[in-house]
Amino acid sequence: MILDRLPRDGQRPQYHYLPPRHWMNDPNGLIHWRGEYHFFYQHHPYGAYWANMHWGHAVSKDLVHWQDLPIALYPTPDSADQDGVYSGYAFNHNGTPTILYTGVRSHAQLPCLATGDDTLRTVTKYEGNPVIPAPPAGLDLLGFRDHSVWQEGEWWYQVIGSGIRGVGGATLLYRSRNIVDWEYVGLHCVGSSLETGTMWECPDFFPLGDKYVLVLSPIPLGKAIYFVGRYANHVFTPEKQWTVDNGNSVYAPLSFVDENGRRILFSWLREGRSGEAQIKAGWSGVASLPRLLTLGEDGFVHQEPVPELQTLRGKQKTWEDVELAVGGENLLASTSSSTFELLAEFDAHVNCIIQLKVRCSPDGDEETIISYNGDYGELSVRCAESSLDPAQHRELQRGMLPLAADEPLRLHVFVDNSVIEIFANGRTVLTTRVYPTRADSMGAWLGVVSQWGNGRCHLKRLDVWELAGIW
Ligand code: DQQ
Repeated sequence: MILDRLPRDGQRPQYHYLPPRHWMNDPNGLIHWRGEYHFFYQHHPYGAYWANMHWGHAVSKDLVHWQDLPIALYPTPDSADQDGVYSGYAFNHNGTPTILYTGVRSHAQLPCLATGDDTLRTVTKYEGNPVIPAPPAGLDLLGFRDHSVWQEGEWWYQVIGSGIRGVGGATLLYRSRNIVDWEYVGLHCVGSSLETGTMWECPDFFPLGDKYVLVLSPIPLGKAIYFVGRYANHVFTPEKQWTVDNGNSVYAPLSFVDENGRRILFSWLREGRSGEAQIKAGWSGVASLPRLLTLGEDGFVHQEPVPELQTLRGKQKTWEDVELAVGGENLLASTSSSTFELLAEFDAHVNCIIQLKVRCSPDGDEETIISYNGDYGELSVRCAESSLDPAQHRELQRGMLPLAADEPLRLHVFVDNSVIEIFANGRTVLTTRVYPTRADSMGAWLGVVSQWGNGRCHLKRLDVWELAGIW
């Protein structure tokens, strides 16, 4: 059965995927199968709170418009997943869409297998689950869940997220010739608990450019990080580390390679409001926009919204060659929207603080302030005044974006009711949630608030598009 979608409620995103109602968390089993993008996700189908994990399912032909499908995986009583179907990974096993996920039975976390039919409309669990009956002996582990799978010659490999007590997060490497019988190969990567957390949830391991990337959601950091490094002799050696997203919303990202060879990442965008408010609204959790991943020349992972999203663009306003100065007019004075895209390109040498305010009420009681400080090379979002409701989060979120001497600044911002997703020069991404209470918190403001040196702030081009909803 597919539930009806909840009506628009002012906070509910209109062009980011989210379930018809109730709870979602991690994206799961992302796969481009026979020309269709499949998005599975951790789902509680009976309430807007985390419990009783199922796999929700949606499908899309263009990565933009989604069709809800019936729940793909339910916990089966008296089985390895009787207490929850946790996160997992989808892959093409000799022409069959195949899933490895974590089943939960009491306190045990048990790797389980399932296969889809050719249309991937039904998923059938393997009768012999679990395929790995227990974690490797001799390690004092804090968890054993979530999977990332790949093939090398005749071997299938997977890493499972874990943590070694007193040491740090870890990924455990397994291999199999037939995806049913798995042998433990060894520790694939081990972190330090003080720096990168005690337990690594949702590992995602893949080649990118001439490097390998390991994306992790470490407990207790509460935000996703990634390593770029080398992979040889079954061991991954990190060389660089950075955060996937500088905001406080992204968790449990998962990527896949589509039929065009692009690596695309989705994340869970957590709520920034109370559990009570989520239950009252009847929904919780939303997916990030699909992000195209590449390895930048700086050796870090770059992220850009996929170009398909441009099909949502409606009414457009454009400005070219505007000199911004403190006290100047608000370019966005006529904007009244909570679902738009904005792309601003500034000349190099930003000797000022640029501010973009969104979801502003006319009297300024509610506003969310996105700033770029050209002196520090820092992008930030101030949520302290986003909502008159004191129960909403107010955290100031920041990400470093130092620019090379001749590098222009490019701010690409998506506002979708309670979601704000910012891509700055494709390499510093910041996503957060805001919950204005007033129906007229629809205004926007763009200008500079402080200048120094020659005080130059030249806006080369600004485009603002009204974006259509996807339902
Ligand atoms: N969510 C799943 C787990 C995973 C966690 C359970 C991360 O498999 O470790 O809903 O958000």
